[in-house]
Amino acid sequence: MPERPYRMRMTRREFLAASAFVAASRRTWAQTKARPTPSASQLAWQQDELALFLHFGVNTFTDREWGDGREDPAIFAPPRLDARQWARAAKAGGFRAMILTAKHHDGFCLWPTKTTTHSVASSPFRGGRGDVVGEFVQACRAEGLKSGLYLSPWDRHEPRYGESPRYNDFYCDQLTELLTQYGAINEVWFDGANGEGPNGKKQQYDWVRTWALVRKLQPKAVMFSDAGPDVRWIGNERGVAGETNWSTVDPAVVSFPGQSGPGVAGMLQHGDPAGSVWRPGETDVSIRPGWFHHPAEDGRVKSIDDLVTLYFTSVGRNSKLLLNVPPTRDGLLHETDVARLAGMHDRLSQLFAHDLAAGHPLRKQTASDRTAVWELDLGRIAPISIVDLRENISRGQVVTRYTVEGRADSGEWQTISQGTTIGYKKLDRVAPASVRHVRVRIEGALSPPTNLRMLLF
Ligand code: FUL
Repeated sequence: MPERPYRMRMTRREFLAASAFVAASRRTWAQTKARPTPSASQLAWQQDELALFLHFGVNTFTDREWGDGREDPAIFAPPRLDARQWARAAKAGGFRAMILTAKHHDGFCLWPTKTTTHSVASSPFRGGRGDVVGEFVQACRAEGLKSGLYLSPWDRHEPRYGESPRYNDFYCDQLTELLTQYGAINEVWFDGANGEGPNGKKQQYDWVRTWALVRKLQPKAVMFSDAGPDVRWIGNERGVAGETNWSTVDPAVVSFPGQSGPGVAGMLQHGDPAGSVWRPGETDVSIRPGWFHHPAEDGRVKSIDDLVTLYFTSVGRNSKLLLNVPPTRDGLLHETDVARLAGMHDRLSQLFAHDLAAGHPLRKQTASDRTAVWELDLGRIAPISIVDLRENISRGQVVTRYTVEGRADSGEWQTISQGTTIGYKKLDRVAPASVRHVRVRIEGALSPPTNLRMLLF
């Protein structure tokens, strides 16, 4: 006869203790299991680091930032439009993707849509047979860049705007055209600005339907908005991600684009270590004061130093930089902006040319469940001015606090840099330090901090 089940021979107390243990380990397992990780598209999006934003449309010709929807399509007439020039400038700047405003708040469509006559088809551009979206996507492909499209939900031209179900149909029809006629699109950008329509009515969007449509038509595209669902707005247009920046968020706090209220700004800037979804932050900022090109701002293009700083406050804080460089009325990027992009690339290439830590492995000194100390020996005293820390985010983000210390051959450890989150990449520009030994102390983590890299420049 087989023995009676083992469990039956336990005392009641043992049984309760064992059950509590099993329940606790299930909880721990569930928590570990439940920690969000990026999808393949989110991971690739982050690794691209730099995307170029292109604001172009009737505002370029009226010299405004927000059109009111009453612009005559006849004003849209860029004589020298060359999307390859945009793409080459992006590539020369080290950018890996471009995103174009297929439609801004004025409702003017840069592709010959069947949904409205308010488009390039009613303009003199290429004799009314032009398609800026088509030329843009082709140029991206030709230069090996990913392409993304911005389709403003807010439409100040369309009479159906504010008649909620009818406008939602119209908007989904526009998205369908954009996502079926141009091959693979890598990012779809939903702006949060949401004013009234030409009829004075406010629109109730159907985000569930809209997001499901994008998923169906372009399953590999990431969707951007305040509320993602794939990547979130970082919460300002200054190019500054939170010093503490989690790629996880609580989706209940920001559930639709343009939402305001308690906790929204903090969730966008910083994310939430306890967040249940992976939704990394995208940092959008313009190279000029405005988003559209204005000749009067040709002398106010951000300097190379400014652009390098933006790289540190976005990519260097676990975010992605979406830098806006607007085409001029000619249909070309301005030569100043093009030169700044190339200058930014040169400067970043110089800064990150030589990883002093290459070939000097980080060795674990101590580790516990939530802390760790790693150390490396550079083999000689070397000057360090940038600390570059990286978690392997394909397994999630866990570090909550760290300190980097250095010392020469012997002597006291000196603090070089300190911070909170790391994520994909954390870059600290530090006062130049001449050190041979460098150690990184993970002082807090959500789960065992095992996947860390440190590069030193
Ligand atoms: C904002 C818009 O209102 C601006 O015009 C611009 O497109 C910026 C990227 O987003 O919400």
